[in-house]
Amino acid sequence: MNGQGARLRYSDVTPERLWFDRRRLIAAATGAAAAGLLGLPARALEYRKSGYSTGDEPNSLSDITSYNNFYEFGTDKGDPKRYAHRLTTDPWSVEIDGLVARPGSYPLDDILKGMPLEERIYRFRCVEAWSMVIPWIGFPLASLLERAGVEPGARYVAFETLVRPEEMPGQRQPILDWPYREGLRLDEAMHPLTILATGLYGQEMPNQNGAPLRLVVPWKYGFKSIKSIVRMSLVEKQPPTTWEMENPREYGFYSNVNPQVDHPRWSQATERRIGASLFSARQPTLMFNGYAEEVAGLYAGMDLKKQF
Ligand SMILES: Nc1nc2c(c(=O)[nH]1)N[C@H]1C(S)=C(S)[C@@H](COP(=O)(O)O)O[C@H]1N2
Ligand SMILES: [Mo]
Repeated sequence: MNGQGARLRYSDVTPERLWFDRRRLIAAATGAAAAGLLGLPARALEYRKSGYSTGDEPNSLSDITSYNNFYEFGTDKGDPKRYAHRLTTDPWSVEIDGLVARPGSYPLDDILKGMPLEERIYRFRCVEAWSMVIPWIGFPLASLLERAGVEPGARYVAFETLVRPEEMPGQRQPILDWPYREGLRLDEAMHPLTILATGLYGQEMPNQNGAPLRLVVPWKYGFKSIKSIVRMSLVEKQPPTTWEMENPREYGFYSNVNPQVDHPRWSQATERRIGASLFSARQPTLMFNGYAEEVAGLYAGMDLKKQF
C-alpha cells in the first residue's frame, strides 16, 4: 500500500511527542515541499486540519492503542493490542451494495484516490462511561456514499466488519453473532461530522483501532464506531445491530450520548477521561457528547428515552 493518504505502516509509528512537535512544524511550514526540507515523511502530511476539531487535549498514542474494545480479538481491553497485529489489512476492499447506483467491490486504494483526508480531533465516549480524545484522520462518509450514488428509497446504512477467524482469535468463539454489525439512519450517515477514519496521530490506523477503515460518529457511544469495515449496504429498513441483537434492553439503535438516559446498570451522567490522574474528578457528560449544536436537529420531535 503506497502513497495513499494515512495508510502508513504501523511500524512507522511516530511517538506522540514528535507528533506534537510536527504539528508545530506543519503550522509553520507551507505544504509538502517545506515538509520535505524538514525531512518529514510526505505521506503523513497528505491531510489537512479540519475546522470540526474540538479544543480538548488529545489522549496519548499509548492510551489510544492499548485500551481498546475489539471483540474479534478478545474481550479484554488489552487483547486487541496483543493480537490485532496479525490481521492482514492490505489488500482491502469494501463491498457497497443495496440501494446504490454503482454497487460493487471498492478497493480501498481507489476509495482513497482523490479523497480529501482531514485530521479531526474528536471526543470519544464509550458506553462504559469512560472517554478519550482522539486525533483521527479520515474523510466524510457522505463523500463515499455520494460516489456510490445513494438511490431514493435508501433510508439506512448497514455496516459489517470482516470475518476472518484465522486472524481474529475472538471469532473462533461465539462471543458475538459475527460479523459485528452497525447501522446509521441515512441523515446521520450523511452528516459532515460522520467520518470513515483511516488513521490517527498522523499515521495509518493501528490494527487495534480498526484498520484499515473504521467508522467514527462522535455524538454516539463508541460501539457505533464499527471497525475493519468490509461491507456497507444502503437499505430501506432499520438494520439489526450487534449490541441491540445481544441485549435490546440495554442497547438501542440510536445510542446517542445522553447524560439523561442511563444505561440500565449504570449512570451515563458522568465520565472518566482515560489517562487523567486517578484523583481527577469525573467530568459531566455532555448531551450528544458536546456536539448538540450540530446534531440535535436530527432528532427533533423524537422521544430520546424511548428511541435510545
Ligand atoms: N468490529 C468491531 N468494532 C467495534 C467493536 C468491536 O468489538 N468490534 N467495539 C466497539 C466499541 S464497544 C468501542 S468502545 C470502540 C472502541 O474503539 P477504540 O478501540 O478505537 O477506542 O470500537 C467499537 N467498534
Ligand atoms: Mo464501547
